[in-house]
Amino acid sequence: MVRVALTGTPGVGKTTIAAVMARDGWSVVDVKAWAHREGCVVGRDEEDAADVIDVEALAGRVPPDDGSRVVYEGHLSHLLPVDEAWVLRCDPEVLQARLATRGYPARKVAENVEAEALDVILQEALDAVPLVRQRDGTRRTPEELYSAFAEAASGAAKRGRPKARHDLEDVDWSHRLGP
Ligand code: DAT
Repeated sequence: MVRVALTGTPGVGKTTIAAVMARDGWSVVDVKAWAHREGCVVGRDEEDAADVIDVEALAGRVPPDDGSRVVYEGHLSHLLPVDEAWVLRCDPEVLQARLATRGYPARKVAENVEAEALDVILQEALDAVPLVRQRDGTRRTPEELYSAFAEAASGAAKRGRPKARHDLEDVDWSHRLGP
């Protein structure tokens, strides 16, 4: 395991965990900043207040595996050619409070909260990445959350690389969506 996509709905804690990983020696690539540097930002979605990234173009620029530990951090990172996706999850109620403090428009908060409740990023990652790990960060510190991923990953590496067996901690918030 060398190239990891650290992914999840906006607000789940990706940037925070990436900082913990950097302290543990990982090279961290902030996907959005990298897309800007590579000229792969192709527009602006004003309604969503978000840059539009050409992920396919960016995927073509992922350097070959050189054995170092690289983490691509961002909610599109699982669409890059990586070895593993680490999907961070957060209880939608907690996520709602976090996103509201970010000053996102109410519609954008609601869309992201719904996407988290419906496992949207997890499903995308399962469609795209050979090995997906999922952990719930709602009641873990950033350090605990990183350990929950890293211990599983290094345990698997010691046992020999599994082919395509995902490692998904159970989360189910579908009951939070009202009728
Ligand atoms: P993301 O990069 O996924 O958008 P973030 O790292 O910016 O998310 O975190 C969003 C907010 O949540 C930020 O105020 C820090 C807080 N946070 C992140 N991880 C946390 C954790 N494990 N426990 C409590 N709060 C956390």
